[in-house]
Amino acid sequence: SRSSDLSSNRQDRDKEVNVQVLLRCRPLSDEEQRANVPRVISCNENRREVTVLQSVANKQVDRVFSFDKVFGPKAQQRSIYDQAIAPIVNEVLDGFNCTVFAYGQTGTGKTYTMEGGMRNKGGDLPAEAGVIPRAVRQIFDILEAQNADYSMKVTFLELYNEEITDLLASEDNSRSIDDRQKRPVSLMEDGKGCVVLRGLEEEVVYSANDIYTLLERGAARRRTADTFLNKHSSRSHSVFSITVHIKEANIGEEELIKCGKLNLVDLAGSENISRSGAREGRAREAGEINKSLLTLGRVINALVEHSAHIPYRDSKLTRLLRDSLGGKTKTCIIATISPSGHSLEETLSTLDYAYRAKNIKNKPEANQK
Ligand code: ADP
Ligand code: ZZD
Repeated sequence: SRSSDLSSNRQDRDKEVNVQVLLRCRPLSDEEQRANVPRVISCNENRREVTVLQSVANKQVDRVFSFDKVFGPKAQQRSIYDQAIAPIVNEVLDGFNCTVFAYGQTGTGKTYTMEGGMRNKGGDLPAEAGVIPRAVRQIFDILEAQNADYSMKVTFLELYNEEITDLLASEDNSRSIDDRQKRPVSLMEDGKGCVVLRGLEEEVVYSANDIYTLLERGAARRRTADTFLNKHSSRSHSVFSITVHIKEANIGEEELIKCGKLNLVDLAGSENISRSGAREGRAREAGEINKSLLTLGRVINALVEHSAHIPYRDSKLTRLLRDSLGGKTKTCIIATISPSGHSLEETLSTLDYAYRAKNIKNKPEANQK
């Protein structure tokens, strides 16, 4: 094809880039402050280091981890977006596929980071708005400023207990939770090794407001699930995706189309996959083991250890996001932690996990048709 003759593409092909890993530590809540909960995390944003303060038998045995970026408890939604996510969105508009994952224990700020606080009707984004609404805004702002000829579609799904549900499904096929569970979206592969989600609605959108209306629908649908199923949201993964097609030029009769996709993934809480064997035993008994999250960890391990077999096929999440892990997508992981001493074990587990993920290499390649 013509695209394979473009020299920039040829260079892209062999360029390996590491998965970018960001660390965000939330502030102590008012309640935690009132209860004088000890703080055991110290963030140095300039040195991109996070220190876990630990004393064993009156000796300081601090542990220091470094990441591509570190955001301390005072970091605002806007500054995280501008420093870490805006460059990724620019890549999407250049025709790359990009994925941002939020990983961490429940209550550490994954949803706050990815979605953020309440939407105020009309006008500007609230200061509390997270990655999703800000990315939507940036994409439309840029395309409109360029007067680009583009089309856009979005999907929003949830993965719970190895079943995919469509958070944007039209009203009439979601009368109740039961109905939705009887009609799961099916994950299939086309002949070329690409994943296809049968039954997932792709909504065509023309404005940021179109998307906000859909997000509202999705958020409402999720709240329904939350009231019916205990701890549903902490055990489910949600994936919001935006696909943009931009018409670049006409070359004779042929059109040159640039296509980029952004996946924004809010993972299930990592607490049940702690590497502590005892914990895992109890969690498994309680039926709490999250197959997709466990497999994600195994895929990461296999990739960094350069294993011959990468167990992508063992879960829905890793099948769905296969290309983000060792493939042609540019990937960023935001690991979220609590500053509290009460979460020390989980925090260390998250830091180890995130630190290991820095070694994953992808080979980003721009799409062009
Ligand atoms: P998770 O999705 O990881 O379970 P949440 O996003 O629900 O965690 O966050 C838990 C609570 O902490 C929420 O009330 C949220 O508003 C608050 N929170 C999380 N991160 C921050 C932050 N960086 N600044 C202020 N509040 C935060
Ligand atoms: N985090 C909130 C939703 C929740 O858990 O309900 S905040 C953002 C991304 C994906 C889905 C929802 C949102 C959210 C929102 C709130 C209320 C109604 C619709 C959407 C939001 C927040 C700020 C700006 C835009 C959207």
